Amino acid sequence: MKTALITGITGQDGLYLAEHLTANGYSVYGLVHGQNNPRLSVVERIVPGVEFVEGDLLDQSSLIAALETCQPSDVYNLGAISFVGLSFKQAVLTGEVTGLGVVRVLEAIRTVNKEIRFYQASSSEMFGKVRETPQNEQTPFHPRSPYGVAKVYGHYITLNYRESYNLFACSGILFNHESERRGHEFVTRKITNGVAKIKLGMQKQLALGNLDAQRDWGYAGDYVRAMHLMLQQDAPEDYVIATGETHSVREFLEVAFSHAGLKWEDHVVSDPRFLRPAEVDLLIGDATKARTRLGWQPTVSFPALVARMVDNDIRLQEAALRRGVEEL
Ligand code: NAP
Ligand code: G4F
Repeated sequence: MKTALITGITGQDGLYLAEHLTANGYSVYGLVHGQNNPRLSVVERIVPGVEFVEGDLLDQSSLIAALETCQPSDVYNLGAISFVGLSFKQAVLTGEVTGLGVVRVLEAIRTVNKEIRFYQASSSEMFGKVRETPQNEQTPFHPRSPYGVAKVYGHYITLNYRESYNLFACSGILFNHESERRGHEFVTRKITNGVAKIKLGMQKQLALGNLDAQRDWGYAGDYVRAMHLMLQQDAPEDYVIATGETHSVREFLEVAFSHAGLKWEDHVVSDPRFLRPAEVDLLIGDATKARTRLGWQPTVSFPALVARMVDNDIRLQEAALRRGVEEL
């Protein structure tokens, strides 16, 4: 039986990946940071077989100890401060966790077992002020946030350890992917949760920032399949994972509100607090390499993704109303 260690198991992707690996016969460990992490019970409920090991991307010795305990064949490094907005406010911490955290995991692998296969969660945010459209594996990077800069470091240090120490280390350059499990700080979930509350009379307005930004939004469940496929190849390489379609935040609003029988113009207000010091205007990925080499393709369309997120949030908020508390 293969054993995988996932950092960031309590996040959106960690949960989907744990489910996918468990279903494929892996023994799965999740690295958990902090004490009494409230998200652990969610992981335990959804993927009962997962075991937990303590560790923090800020703490080198805890990562070495975690690898010694789990003896994994594969490590997926999904842990990060992943919210771009927060990265502007906590730039140094973002560099430490999202950037230097990667080299700490790679050093732990080099120390404990060089045969471990390694996946790094790189991001389309690295393309930033894009140099070409659509973006592929050769497109130069121009990050626009402390998060994007930290991810560029993580990307290149993964490549460097592959070339320097012959590690099986891959980066997936993943474009935005969303789901019912997306954190409420990200625009898609903020919108679908807002739609649900407006529909049920719990809220009247939704305050947002830049509606013109365009993103290539896919479904998270599809994207974790690609992570796993990358580690099954004969040679370690980097892959862009994307749908090849782009939509503006405004289009997301239109689809989400109309799915619930509402008009977004009646409810959305502009709030400068949600504008960023520098913005990524347009992302659209070219996943030709992943399609041809990994046989990967997305299965959930943009309207279907929006609809399932809205339906889920309406269900959750209805249940919260029945219980008399707001659903967290
Ligand atoms: P997420 O929901 O924000 O999850 C981030 C995870 O990182 C959480 O489990 C968090 O743990 C953990 N973490 C934070 N600080 C840590 C630390 N110091 N040590 C160990 N773990 C720490 O992110 P996601 O959407 O699942 O994304 C997974 C990865 O893919 C991230 O690296 C993200 O940057 C990258 N990515 C995401 C997308 C996307 O569209 N979702 C696209 C490209 C790349 P707690 O919850 O316990 O704090
Ligand atoms: O949902 P977002 O916060 O995601 P963003 O910045 O694209 O980052 C996500 O995708 C990256 C991949 O490209 C990941 F690497 C990263 O970890 C994360 O998962 O914002 C999307 C767009 C931005 O242009 C933002 O300015 O929506 C715009 N926006 C407008 N109003 C807003 C809001 N974003 C948020 N979070 N909240 C708003 O009120």
